[in-house]
Amino acid sequence: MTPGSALRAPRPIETVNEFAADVIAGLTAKPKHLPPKYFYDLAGSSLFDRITDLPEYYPTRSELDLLTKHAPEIASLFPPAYALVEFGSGSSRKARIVLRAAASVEAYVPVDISGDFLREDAARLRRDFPHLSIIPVVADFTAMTELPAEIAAKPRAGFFPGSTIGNFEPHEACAFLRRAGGILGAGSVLIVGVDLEKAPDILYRAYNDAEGVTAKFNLNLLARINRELGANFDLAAFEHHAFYNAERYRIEMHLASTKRQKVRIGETSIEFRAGETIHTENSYKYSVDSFQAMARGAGWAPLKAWTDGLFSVHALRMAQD
Ligand code: AVJ
Repeated sequence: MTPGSALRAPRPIETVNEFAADVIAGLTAKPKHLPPKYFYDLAGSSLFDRITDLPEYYPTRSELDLLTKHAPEIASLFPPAYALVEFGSGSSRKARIVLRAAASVEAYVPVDISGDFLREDAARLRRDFPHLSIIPVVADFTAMTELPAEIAAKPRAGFFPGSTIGNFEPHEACAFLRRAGGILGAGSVLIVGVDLEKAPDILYRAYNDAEGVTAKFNLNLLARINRELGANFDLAAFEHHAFYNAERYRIEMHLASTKRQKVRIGETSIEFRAGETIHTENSYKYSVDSFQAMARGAGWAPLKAWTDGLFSVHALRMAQD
């Protein structure tokens, strides 16, 4: 470790090393890429909050409206005396909408990698929902294999909003759904938020906002690598590129080098050609049918999908065995 680099970061050493290893692996690969989960440090999370308020970025507004409008029907699908498990909970703003409508929920289990955030949010939830057991789990939800013992005997419902599933490759999304089914168990219900395929110009604008907040969000990944790994990325020499890849039904985000340049990350030197990009995110879009087909392939039976034409919220049930 170089002096003064990772030492500044208030994170456990293993996490810093994992970040460093992922960054070096991604930037020495061809084509260069970085995992989108690293967007969400403190600065990135606050930029993402600003994205959700942008006029061009419809997904958050659409999903909040759909959840609010259909919360009673969603809650009616849940088994009695159940625990609600949220994968990658963030601020739990969306879960609160469901929890308020869910009379028979007994426990809420938010799963997130950000422990500090999770604990703060748990305190607020305990105050706002005094009759609910709040059982936060600090974990990477993609690697989680079991649920807390406190809810072992309760039926389960799962909640995966935000179209976070769109960050996965379709085969990974399918594998995640299958694993979630294993964790939640037979008879469980899963509510998933999924962004819809739509006119490319609407998608384009959602990821190329006029104010440039999405560009800042994308570039913050390089700023974070500078801050936490002591790298020397010149942020002015990289540009935000986002476009819809119609063949693969996904928005791609890249950071394009404006010139030939070398960047140092600790001991490692990375070379960029002029115009070479780092692929930072895929955001897959599904139709209601294509998502339901994938869910069926992962062992889930589609119960219902609510949409406003832009975004979809799906209810799925795992068959009893
Ligand atoms: C949080 C993954 C759903 O793909 O729309 C927003 C992230 N990236 N603007 C999305 C994001 C650029 C967002 N997800």
